[in-house]
Amino acid sequence: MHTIPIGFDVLKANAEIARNNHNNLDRHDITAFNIMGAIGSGKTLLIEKTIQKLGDKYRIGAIAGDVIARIDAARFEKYGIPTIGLNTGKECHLDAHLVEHGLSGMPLGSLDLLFIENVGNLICPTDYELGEHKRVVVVSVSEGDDIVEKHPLIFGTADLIIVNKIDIAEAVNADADKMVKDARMINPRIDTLKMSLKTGEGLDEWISFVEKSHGRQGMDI
Ligand SMILES: Nc1nc2c(ncn2[C@@H]2O[C@H](COP(=O)(O)OP(=O)(O)O)[C@@H](O)[C@H]2O)c(=O)[nH]1
Ligand SMILES: [Mg+2]
Repeated sequence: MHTIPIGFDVLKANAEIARNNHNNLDRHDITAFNIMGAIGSGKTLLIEKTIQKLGDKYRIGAIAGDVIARIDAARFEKYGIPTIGLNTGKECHLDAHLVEHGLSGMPLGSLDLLFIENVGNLICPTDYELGEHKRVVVVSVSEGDDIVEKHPLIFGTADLIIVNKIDIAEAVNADADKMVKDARMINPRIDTLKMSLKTGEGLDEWISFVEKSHGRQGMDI
């Protein structure tokens, strides 16, 4: 019997390209945010609100990653910011290689902040670094307040969890504090934020997280 060594670790190869992306972003003093989370949790709206709040102060770019990306891409493009849509087709996550292509189409010399919206789910994006500086997971109370404890891996590597849609927590019988507590239990270093993109609650804290991240000193991937 012959054994054929494959000798190719997909995740290792991804990590290498992610490092190149990261260095490329650093060379241009760009801070990149990988925005992950379930379908409908509020990822696109979060980025839109950020553009509205910070668009006059920073040069912002956005990458919309989705099975069909043009719909969310159009929501960013309407603010007149550099936007790339990355179609993942049958894939349920972005990877560093796709993002490398995205970056090659971006005017990196004239950007400060880059928001990358990942494909909506709490599983596939976990292992695929993109070269980002901050990993953010958006969950909403309508996913059920056990959603965090059911998906520990993605929170283990995240820098920030946003528990969104707290305006409807009571209507869906969800305990947002439990979700925050679960995230801290999984990852004691995670930052946490309760938010309503509808009422604006928590938005100022998010904006200071973004600004503080942009003033960071290096990053470790
Ligand atoms: N009530 C409420 N609805 C929200 C909130 N955030 C987002 N939504 C709504 O949730 C839906 C999905 O939002 P979207 O940003 O497209 O989610 P994505 O799939 O994660 O990008 C939209 O109809 C938003 O208006 C919130 O804080 N409260
Ligand atoms: Mg979206």
